Amino acid sequence: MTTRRDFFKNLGMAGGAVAAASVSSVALAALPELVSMDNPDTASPLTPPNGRPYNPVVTLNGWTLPWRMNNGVKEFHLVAEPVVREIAPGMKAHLWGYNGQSPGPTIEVVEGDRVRIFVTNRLPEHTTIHWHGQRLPSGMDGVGGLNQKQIPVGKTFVYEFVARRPGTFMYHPHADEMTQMAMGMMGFWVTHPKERHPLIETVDRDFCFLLNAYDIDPGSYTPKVNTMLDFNLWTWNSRSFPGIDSLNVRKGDKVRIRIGNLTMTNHPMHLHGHEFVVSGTDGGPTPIGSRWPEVTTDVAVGQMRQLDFLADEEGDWAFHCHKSHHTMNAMGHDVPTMIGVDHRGVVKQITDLIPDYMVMGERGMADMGEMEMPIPDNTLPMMTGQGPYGAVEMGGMFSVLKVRRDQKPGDYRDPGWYKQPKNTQAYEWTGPVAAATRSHDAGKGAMRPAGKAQSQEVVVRKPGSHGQH
Ligand SMILES: [Cu+2]
Repeated sequence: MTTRRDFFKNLGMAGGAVAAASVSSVALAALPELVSMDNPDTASPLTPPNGRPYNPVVTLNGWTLPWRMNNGVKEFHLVAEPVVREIAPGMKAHLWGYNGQSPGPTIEVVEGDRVRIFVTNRLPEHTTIHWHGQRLPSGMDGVGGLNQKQIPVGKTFVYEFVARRPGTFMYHPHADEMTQMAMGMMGFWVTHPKERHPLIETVDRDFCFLLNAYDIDPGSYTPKVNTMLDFNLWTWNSRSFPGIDSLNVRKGDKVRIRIGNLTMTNHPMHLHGHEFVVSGTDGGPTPIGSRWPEVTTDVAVGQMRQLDFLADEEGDWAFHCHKSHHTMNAMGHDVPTMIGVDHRGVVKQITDLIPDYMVMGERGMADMGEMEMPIPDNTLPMMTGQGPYGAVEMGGMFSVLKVRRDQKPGDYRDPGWYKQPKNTQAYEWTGPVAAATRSHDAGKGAMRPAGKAQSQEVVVRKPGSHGQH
């Protein structure tokens, strides 16, 4: 087994430079070399060493699988196997994936390519791979029992088809699906257009990732595979904030973000500071006349969305799922709301008895982003991540789009935090603040029976007065 870096070193390709590898016919009769990845960082884009040229994608906290060209066929080797994935620094999960990671590597091909994929099963149970969204022979569609026999433990099956239409796709098992997807088996697939396409704009940066979710009890390592809806870790490519890399672009870049949803709920994806259009789905590029500007778009279960925008505003821009509980990491679900309750001094006593006990802040939950909470080993803080101005108070499905005028073309490195130009940042008002003027005529003309004045006061129990709880 080799890492992707070794693979290129062996082929004499430094830094993804283009070179044709000569492979002997003996080697071509064997399985393509197994390339594996154990580093959770975002790999630099894989410049195609052969075949039709294209602009490669960047997989957030992931990588693209190298292939071998065999008589004009692109050959890939996927190995389904147990993996250890760092969800974010401080937490590792025991998942199933492909070639050393969950998700598996991104597969990039060009419209019209004949593709042969060897799939070796090193899981403890049978599996298959379904190629979501592809036009292909029914026998290659990967639904166990329906299209093929499942791949037994230890065996290798071969899938072969022509990538007939360009677009944004994904792959995942269609065998014991609930278990295998809950364990992290999935990967991205991009078919690039073979020539200029009227509905597919050429972009400067092209990012992709899958939305996935896990249910891992605080302090443990393995997802609970029987969970149907109540997941507690919301991830992009099996990473959660602050473990998700930022999307680093140059001011003026045309940017594409491709997203697929393999969780069991929808995710309204929200981008700050810019408007995008949905330029494509797993059904293909969207007609120009069907596109409208958005800052949030929902990605429903099993859907894929391709967002295009012009990155023309410098700064650090949040990019996240808009469900607020999806921008948090795991918490105990039965935690009562403790706003207004003074529990100073109690935490220590409780954690002596119940080590996993977590407290909600008494003034809201913002405290949790800052305070050193007693949490079990291998557990991420619920809301965390340090920004230049303090705790970001986020977890889960959250990252940052970093737009910089001096980011070099093709440079994906993190430029650090944005330095706000003078007089462009929210600031504290230090002058006098007048008392609010209240209207005594509120609700006049509202729909209520004429002539009957109604007096009703809603009594709200507020935090802070302990006697009323
Ligand atoms: Cu979400």
